[in-house]
Amino acid sequence: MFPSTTYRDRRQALASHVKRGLVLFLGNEYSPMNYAGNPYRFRQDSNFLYFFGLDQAGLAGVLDVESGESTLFGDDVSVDHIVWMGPQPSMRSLADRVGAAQLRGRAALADVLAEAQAAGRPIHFPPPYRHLTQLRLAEYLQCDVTTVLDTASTELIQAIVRLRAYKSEEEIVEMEKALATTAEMHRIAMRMATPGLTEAQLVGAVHGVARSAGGDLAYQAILTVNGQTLHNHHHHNTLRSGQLILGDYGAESTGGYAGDITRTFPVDRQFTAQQKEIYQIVLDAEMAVIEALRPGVPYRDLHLLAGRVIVAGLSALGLMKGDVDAAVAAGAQALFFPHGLGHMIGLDVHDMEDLGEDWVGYDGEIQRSEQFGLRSLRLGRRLETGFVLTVEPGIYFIPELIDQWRAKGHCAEFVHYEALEAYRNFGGIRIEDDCLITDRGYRVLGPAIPKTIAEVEAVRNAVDH
Ligand SMILES: [Mn+2]
Repeated sequence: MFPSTTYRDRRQALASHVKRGLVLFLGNEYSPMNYAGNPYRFRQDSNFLYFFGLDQAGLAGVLDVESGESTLFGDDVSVDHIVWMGPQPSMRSLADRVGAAQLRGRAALADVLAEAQAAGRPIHFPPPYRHLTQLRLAEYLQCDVTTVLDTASTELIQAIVRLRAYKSEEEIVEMEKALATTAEMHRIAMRMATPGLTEAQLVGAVHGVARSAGGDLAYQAILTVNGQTLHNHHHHNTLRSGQLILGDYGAESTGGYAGDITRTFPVDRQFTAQQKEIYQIVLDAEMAVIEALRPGVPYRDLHLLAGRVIVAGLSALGLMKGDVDAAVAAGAQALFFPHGLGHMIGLDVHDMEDLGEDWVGYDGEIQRSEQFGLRSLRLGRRLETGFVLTVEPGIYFIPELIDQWRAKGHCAEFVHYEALEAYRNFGGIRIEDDCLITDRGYRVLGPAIPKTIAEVEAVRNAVDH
C-alpha cells in the first residue's frame, strides 16, 4: 500500500473533477468458483484499490465531492470469523491507512445512498463488470438491474481516466516490481523449454514465479506453440522440435499493478532460417515504435508505423507487394497483424477497460477506426507524459484468415497468396514491452529480457537440455 496521503490526495483530485453529489466505489466480494465456500482468488476492484487502497472483500467507499469527506463502509469481524480467519486489523485502523475520516458499518450504506437520492443528489458510480456488483447497485439505488449499467456516470468515468492515465513515481516503482517478476517468469520458460515438455509444465513454472514473489498472474497466461491463435489459453500441447513458443504473461505485484510482456522463442536452441526472417521483422517493428514514443504522438500513427515496417519486411520476403503506404491504408497488414499495437497498463493489464475502452484510448480528436485490424487498437489518442503502455506488434499466419481473404480476393494487389503456402504451419510471433512516456521520450520499464535473435539463442544455448 501507498501512504494514506496518496489515497487522500487522489480522492481530493477526483472531487475537483466531479461537480455534485456522491461517488460510490463498491469493493469486490468473493466470487464463487463451483460453490459459495470455494471462491476464485480474491481480486479487489481497481478503482476501489486506486482511491481507497484496501485489498480485502466486503468494503465500500463513498466520497462526497461537495464536502470532500470520505467514508469507508465495512464491519469489524466477530470471534466466529476470527476462529476461521484469524485476527484482522480493526476497520478504524484500515480507514486510517487510507486517510478516510469517516467509518460506518456496511449496513449503513443503503441509508446513506437513500438519503442522498431523496435529497436529489446525484450518485456517481463506475460501470459494474461483475453481476453481483450490478445486483447490489440495483438494490441500493432502487433501479432495474437490467438498466443499472446505463446509469453509470460518464462524468465519473472521465474524471477517473484523467487521474489514472498518468502514473506517479510511486506507481512506476510498483510497476517495476511487477516487471522484475515478469522478467524472471520469461527467463525460467526460456531456460526450461525443450522438446517433450508440455506447455502446461512451462505454465506451472511461470505461475510459480509469480506466486513466489507474493503476487499472482496479472491475467491468464498465453503460453503456446500455436501463437497464431491470439487468445490461446490452452496448455495441452507437447513441445516439438521446429516449433515456436509464444509466451504472453505478466505478474501482478503485491500492490496490484500489472506487467505484460511477450517473448517468442524456438523449442530448439536456434530459430530456423524462416523463423529468423519473420522474427526480425517483428523486432524491427517493435523497436521502430519504441524509438518513436514521445508526448504528442498519436498512438494510432505508431500502430500504422508498425504496419509499414511489417509490410516492408514481408515484401522483402516476397509475401507482400505494391506500395507500402497504400497497403497500410488498405489495411492489408492486418492479414498478418490483426490486433492493436498496444494499450495502457497499470492496475489493470488493459488499464481501466472496465470504464469503456474508448473513454481510455480515444478522445474528441482521434476516434476508433472500423477497419479490420485498426478497429482492435485499444489506444489511439496522443501520448502524454506519465502514460504507461504496451508496444506489442506481431506477425501471425492464420490459415483460416488467409483462406478467407484469398477466396474473396481481398487485398490481392498487396498479398502474394501463393507464397504464403510455405507458411501455413508457421504459427505466430509477438514481441511486447511496457513503456513509460517521459517528457523527453520514453523509458522501457523493467529489467531487460532476451529479445534480439542473438540474445534469445544465447539463452537457449546456455541451457543443458
Ligand atoms: Mn498486452
